[in-house]
Amino acid sequence: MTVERTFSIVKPNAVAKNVIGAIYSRFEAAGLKIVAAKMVHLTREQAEGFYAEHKGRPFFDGLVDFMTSGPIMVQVLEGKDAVRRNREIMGATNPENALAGTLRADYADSLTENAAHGSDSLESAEREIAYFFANNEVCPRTR
Ligand code: DGI
Repeated sequence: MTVERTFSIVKPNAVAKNVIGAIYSRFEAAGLKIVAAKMVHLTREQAEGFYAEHKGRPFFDGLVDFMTSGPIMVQVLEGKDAVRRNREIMGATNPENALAGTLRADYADSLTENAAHGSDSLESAEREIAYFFANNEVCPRTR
């Protein structure tokens, strides 16, 4: 297992529930290190660009409405097998299928309002990190 970086979002419904810290604690308890983080309120253009692969799908406009409905936390997580590990912590996309103890089981309100995002591959992670962070905003741990 190699050390990887993945991109993560605490989505607007989870920020509204005031569980940013609870979610960060799950990442840290799993050994994932937060090496970049900020709060942003996406414009429609930013949300449409981030989810461009879903443009034209029936749920696209609702997804953009949701992702622009309030601020989000965006972060870069670093650790062994970080892409897969973060997906495990999040649980299945549809909260009805999410295992007990996962973020989506605990904090999702619906398939659209599913509390968290995590990159699905190393290639996606690289693209998504660059979408939100300049190189000098990602801070490797020096101690
Ligand atoms: O990588 P994921 O977030 O787990 O899933 P994804 O990249 O396939 O889809 C991005 C988001 O779009 C997902 O978190 C929730 C939403 N979504 C995906 N498929 C559907 C959907 N929303 C609705 N309402 N219906 C869908 O079929």
